[in-house]
Amino acid sequence: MMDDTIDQVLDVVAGLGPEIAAGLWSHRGAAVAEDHPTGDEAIDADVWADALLVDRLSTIEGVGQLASEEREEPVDVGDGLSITIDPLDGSSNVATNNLCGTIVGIFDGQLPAGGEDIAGAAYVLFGPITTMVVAVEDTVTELALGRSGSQTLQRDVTLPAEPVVYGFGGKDPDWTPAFASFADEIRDELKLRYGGAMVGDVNQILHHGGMFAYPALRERPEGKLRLQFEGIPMGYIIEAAGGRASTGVGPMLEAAPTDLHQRTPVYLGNTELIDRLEVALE
Ligand code: AFP
Repeated sequence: MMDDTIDQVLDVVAGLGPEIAAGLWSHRGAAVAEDHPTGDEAIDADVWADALLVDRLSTIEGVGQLASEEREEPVDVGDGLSITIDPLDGSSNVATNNLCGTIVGIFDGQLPAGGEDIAGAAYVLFGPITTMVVAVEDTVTELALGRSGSQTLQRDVTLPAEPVVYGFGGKDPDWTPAFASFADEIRDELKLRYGGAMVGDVNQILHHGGMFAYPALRERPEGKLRLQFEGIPMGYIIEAAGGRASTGVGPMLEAAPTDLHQRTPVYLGNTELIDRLEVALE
């Protein structure tokens, strides 16, 4: 039953991908009145994508709780798996026609849920083509999404052994001295690829090898990204692809959320880079 529910969740998200991609144009602009649960500004596309996904996902038998990064509290829609969505990660990129996407977490446990309860994760990436990366049973698959259905691009996706690119969020002066020193080393070793949307930046790491971080900041030690909606799902995908995901002090998938919208520093990518990062932050 659980596997069937997971498949249905992933099929709904895949089916909505092209619809959201086609609709961004008409939802690209105006900020909306109500504030975002975590204080970030939401735009029309955030709210529109959220409504589409919640409406469709809430009809799946076997889904219990449904939580959105756009909503303060989870919605109880039945009994079974808990689903988390970041409906439009990188929505501020829509206005400049840069990458954005949808992040999905599937948990066999009540929310807020940690990595030990994760049963699957996926992201849809709205770029030159619409793709979807899915991690279930510790295996990663990449698909292309079209109006007539999906096409598998690659099975058993793994990070390249040799890291090539890096992308670090936040401003250099806001980084802690330990991270700034680590970043100086990485800057000499890898090429900068940072686009301002986690889904696009992590997708570069998945395909080229390297490291993504939105680090703890001097004035914001919790960082910017959400543990439940971004850190754990994306961390699971990267670890399923043979890499590592860390909060800086330990494995992302061992971090237990206490609040649905809590933030966490995020460091993920090739294992040896994340190992080095954790030593650098000790
Ligand atoms: P938006 O969804 O507000 O565009 O923020 C995107 C994001 O949450 C994440 O996807 C990026 O990695 C990060 O913020 C980029 O933050 P900066 O704009 O500070 O670089």
